[in-house]
Amino acid sequence: MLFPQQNENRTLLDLSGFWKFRPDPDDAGRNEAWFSEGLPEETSLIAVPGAWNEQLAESGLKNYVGCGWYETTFVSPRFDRTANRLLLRVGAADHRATVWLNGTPCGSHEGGYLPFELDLTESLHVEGDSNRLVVCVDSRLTMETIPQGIDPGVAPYNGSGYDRRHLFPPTRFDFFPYGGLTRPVQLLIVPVNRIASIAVQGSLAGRVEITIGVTGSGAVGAVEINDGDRGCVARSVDLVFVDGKAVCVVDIPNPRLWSPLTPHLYAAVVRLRDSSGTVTDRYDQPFGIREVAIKGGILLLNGEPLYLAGFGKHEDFPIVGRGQFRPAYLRDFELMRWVGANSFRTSHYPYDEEVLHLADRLGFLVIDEVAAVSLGFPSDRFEDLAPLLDAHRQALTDLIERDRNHPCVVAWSPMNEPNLWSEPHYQNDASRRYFQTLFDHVRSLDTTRPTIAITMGVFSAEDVALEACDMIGINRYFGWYTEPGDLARARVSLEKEMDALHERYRRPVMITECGVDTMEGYHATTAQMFTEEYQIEFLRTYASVADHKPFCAGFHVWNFADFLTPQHYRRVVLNKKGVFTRERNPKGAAFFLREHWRSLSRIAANHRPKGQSGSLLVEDVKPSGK
Ligand code: BDP
Repeated sequence: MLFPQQNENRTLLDLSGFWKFRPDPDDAGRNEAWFSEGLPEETSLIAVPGAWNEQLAESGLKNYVGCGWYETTFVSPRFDRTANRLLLRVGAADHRATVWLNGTPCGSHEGGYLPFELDLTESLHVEGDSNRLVVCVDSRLTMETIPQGIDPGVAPYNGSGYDRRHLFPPTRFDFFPYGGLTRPVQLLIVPVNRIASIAVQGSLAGRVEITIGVTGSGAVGAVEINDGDRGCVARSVDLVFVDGKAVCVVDIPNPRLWSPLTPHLYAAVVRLRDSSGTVTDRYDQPFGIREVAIKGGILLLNGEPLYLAGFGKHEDFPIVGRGQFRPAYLRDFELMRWVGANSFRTSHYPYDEEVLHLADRLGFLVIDEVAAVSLGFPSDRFEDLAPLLDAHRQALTDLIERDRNHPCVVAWSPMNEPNLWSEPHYQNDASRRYFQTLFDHVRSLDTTRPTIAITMGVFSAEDVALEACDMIGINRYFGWYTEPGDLARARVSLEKEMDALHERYRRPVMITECGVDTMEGYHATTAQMFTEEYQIEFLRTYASVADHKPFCAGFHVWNFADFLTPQHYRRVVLNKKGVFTRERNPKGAAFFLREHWRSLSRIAANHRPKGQSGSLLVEDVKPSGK
């Protein structure tokens, strides 16, 4: 899906602001027709975008998982209704949304974290009149959604005696289940016959293939490649669309490659013209030219070995929750650059599109993940996995269609730690087929990036999820959840496992998670869990193992910052494994990583985001007293 754009053919209206809001724990809204009569009197105000949990905590929303109704009004804009449509674009509604305009249903969407569009034109009042827009967002998850929820019909304890209800609110995952309209809600006035999709693929030689999808018929198109101040550097011949699709190839002379140090972006400017030659639609699609490949078991960027140094992250901020927070996005990039990271993973769900645009511009590499976290399968029969598999495939399709043009995206991650809870119905032919189907699906949509399977340790090299992937990601906590406090044994276990994985698969292996809960301000002279010194020594141990294995494609620390979790006795409000606090203050480990990553020759010079380069100013801060 195209990112919304404002230009001479497209108008963008932002509906951000304070909307009316009412939670609906009893699911009364549909019976009482809140969608046509408007929300009942006792409503709160709510900021859109933003998760409902923290902003309305005192109204009882902190741990609320269920339906929430939103209402706003807008005046019908002036536009030619024969030639244009008015679309509603929702950046993300976590996790399911139904929309009514002036009481008429306009459609619904399943799945959070990803955008959707609905056509409002037919229900729109005449120009100048006010319209009532009502959106019902439901944050409940089931065993057939991505991510999955907790199945109330299933016995509370799993095969290993682990209580499925152990978290409050109950979730299958270790991050807070925020609900609501978490990303922008916009109105788009777009031509009836319009550009609907663009996929750009460039080769290192400068040959660029552009695939364009259009709605409607009769248009002729053309593409120009713009290179900033240099203007147009290549253009296509006129394109005729067959069945709504056209493909063209253009050559850019002496192409400037995209890399973290030189994040050079071009724009493919696509125009449609009608029979009189008038331009009826235009879309400027940014893209970069770079190549990701795996050769001889080594991950390469533009033909050179690539070592990913960085973090697993979360979209988690005080008050807005997982809501869009632009200043914080920039601050996170600022800190990642300061600490010497060149990459991060969108653990454990697709991030705001604006984060990926920033990564393109600022030169960071991204492992892009769908929200399939801690999968649990309902049975040993492949046929029974169909509803979950369909939702999973759809999430991957939507992610790849949204993000395929981002040069920052270096790999697709179809899941995180399936089988976290040692569920039954894993490690059998049905789950093997499930993963094979998923990885095949990703390859059918994009052959230009590797897939990564990210697993935890129970089945180690035998894990069925690893069989069909291109790269292996391991989340390991030796020295924390196992071998607590004993980093010498942790090192041995980590080395042994990485070597075994390499031996068996000969694919790049990367540490996608490792970390320890750390209370800022706690100190010790000996290895003592929870202290800042222990986090440093733990990361030093893992880094030294990862850095010295040629097949190791990288090392991501869990986590960039402390983040809110559901309530549980093992979490003191937050998961404290952040190298930065939730407010983005550094713990001691941030200074260790800064020294370490700056000195690491494996982060080849042209992949290292240098403090002095790019558009961010980096102050050379010295740690005080460390
Ligand atoms: C891993 C999960 C991650 C958790 C982390 C932890 O992938 O979501 O937050 O463990 O326990 O298993 O801190």
